[in-house]
Amino acid sequence: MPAASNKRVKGVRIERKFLIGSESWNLTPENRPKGIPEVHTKGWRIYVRNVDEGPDLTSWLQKVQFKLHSDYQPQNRMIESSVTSAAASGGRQSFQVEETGWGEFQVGVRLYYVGEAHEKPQERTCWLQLEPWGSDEQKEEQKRTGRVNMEYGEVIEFNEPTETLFERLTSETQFDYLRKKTGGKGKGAARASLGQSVPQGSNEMPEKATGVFSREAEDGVLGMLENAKKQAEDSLKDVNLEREKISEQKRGL
Ligand code: SLL
Repeated sequence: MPAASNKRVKGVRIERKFLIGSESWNLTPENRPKGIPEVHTKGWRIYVRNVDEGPDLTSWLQKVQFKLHSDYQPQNRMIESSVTSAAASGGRQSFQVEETGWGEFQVGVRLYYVGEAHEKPQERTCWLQLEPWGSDEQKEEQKRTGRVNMEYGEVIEFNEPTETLFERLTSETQFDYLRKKTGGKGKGAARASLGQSVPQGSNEMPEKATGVFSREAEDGVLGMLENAKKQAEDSLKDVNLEREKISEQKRGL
């Protein structure tokens, strides 16, 4: 591990995509948690979630605080760690709160960055959607299944990140969370455990995307990281040239 550095990488901006949303479902005698008020008709979940197979959300996001309606006590819920769904469901990481209730409301979402970022928390909001919404077809489908999902795509931009954050945001280890360990040896074994589409007994990933994970997708992501790194190195070179020019000018004075 390199020593933590608060120095900023000049001229570099890195963005990260993520999702904020809510999911709700009808409470039935089968799925109804014990001891909740009779007026509660819905179960729901509010979340900050990674995009499918995206780089590790926790490389920049440390924790999330959700501010609920004052009916809920405690009203502020600090979620310190993410849960990860199986690779077969996209390996999505979520910071989330699950509750039950009857009414919709606006939820405050405060994103706390990892300490190395040296950035203040960011505020977002999210509407807790319980009623079916969208086109008539979409509403019909939601009524049929009893499930309602509303999700917003979000982007966060790190302008001139600290050197330590830059390391984290460009590191290949950001994809390690997708590689479920199977006890096998080496990279091939880790890759073979990535998804159900990998042929039995094979250590290789499928070449083409099959909706789970593939070498093509992985190479694409690694290529993207390489490009980001190269761009950053190029702009560092520019900055250094600029610095040299300035000191030459100073010497000339
Ligand atoms: C509002 N939409 O914004 C209204 C009411 C209330 C939500 C939302 C019950 C929670 C509980 C519940 O669903 N409250 O019983 O603790 O004011």
